[in-house]
Amino acid sequence: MPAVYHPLTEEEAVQYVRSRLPGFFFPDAQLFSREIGDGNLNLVFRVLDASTKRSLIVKQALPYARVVGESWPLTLDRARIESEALKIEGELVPGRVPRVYHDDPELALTVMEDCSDHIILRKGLIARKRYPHLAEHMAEFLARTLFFTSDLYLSPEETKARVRQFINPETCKIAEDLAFSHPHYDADTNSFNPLIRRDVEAIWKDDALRREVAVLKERFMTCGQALVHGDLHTGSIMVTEQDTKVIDPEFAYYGPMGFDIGALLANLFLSYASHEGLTEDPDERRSYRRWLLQTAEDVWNGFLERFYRLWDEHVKDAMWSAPGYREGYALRLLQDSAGFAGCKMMRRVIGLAPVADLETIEPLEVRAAAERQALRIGVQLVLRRGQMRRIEDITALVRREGEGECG
Ligand code: SR1
Ligand code: MG
Repeated sequence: MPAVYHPLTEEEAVQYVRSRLPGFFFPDAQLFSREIGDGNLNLVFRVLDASTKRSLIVKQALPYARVVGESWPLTLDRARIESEALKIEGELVPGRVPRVYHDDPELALTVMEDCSDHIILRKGLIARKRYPHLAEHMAEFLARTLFFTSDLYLSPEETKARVRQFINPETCKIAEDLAFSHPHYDADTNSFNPLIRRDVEAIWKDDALRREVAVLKERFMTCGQALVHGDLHTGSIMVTEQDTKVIDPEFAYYGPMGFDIGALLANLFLSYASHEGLTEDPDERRSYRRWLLQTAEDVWNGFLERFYRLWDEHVKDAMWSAPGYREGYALRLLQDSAGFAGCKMMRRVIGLAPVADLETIEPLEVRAAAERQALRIGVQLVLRRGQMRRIEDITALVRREGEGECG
């Protein structure tokens, strides 16, 4: 097989792992390969030896956005970013990301642990499943990856070397456009339920909102606080009842910590809004929503507790130890997280790449009610983020804005 870049076929994925990871499968194993990618950007092959049940994943970047086609070209460097970020995250939070077995910059691919015994968290949330360890695992993931890749822990020289390593202009541009710009005007990429056009047009005309989103966009573009995952929605998290794995860090770059925390919160709140349409029984809906908001609170509170502990144990710079600085830092982080969560909620209703939580709701009238809720919550999170002092202020806002239409 030529080492020059070309998208692999299922058969080539088998040949590849046989030749590059000769010890992984028995030489005479009969291997099955299937392309299972259902994301927006890449090819994902699962290679399986059915007799031993041993398997792995070959993830290969395409030179364009799969969700749009060849008219949206992308460089392949995101495959390098993903495998390097996975290795760093794996060292900082062992077991919380798939193990990397091999990477190949020429073919823009990473061979990694198969987590197919887990399901995508988004699917679990749509089915109203509860995950008792999710909040704790995500709090740990966020606290350790964000703290240990920031200037709070690394020397200024180390941080700057990392910033250079993770320059990721193309995926940043995707977020800049899709999360912070396109939802706020009549962009060609937008795609939304026609029944919410008036609500969307109100957002386009809201100057105060546009101003605040612009502030958040600037923060996304200029605040290199830590190595962020960059796309930490519930489609980038895989779960079982006991375990949690964070996948897909191809959007990783040095950005604001609140972008990752906000992404997770946004997706819990999108799920909250979606159950307006997904769950008919009002008691079940109420009870599941309670769990979602409790999870959001536990993620933040668990994160903060760990982050403070790491701060006390590891921060060396005397300036970072100035009285009250730590608490001020955490407050800015909470308010950033609220703002980024708001932007992300609006984009998933108005823009390209919607979320299945809302997209699967039928009929359109019922979907519209859930989408309006998501928009209201998103708008208010952006506008009122400066008033948030504790995570409970954020969940109270979600409850209040959700109440307009829930039973
Ligand atoms: C063109 S890529 C669309 C979206 O998919 C990824 O998961 C990111 O969220 C991106 O914005
Ligand atoms: Mg992804």
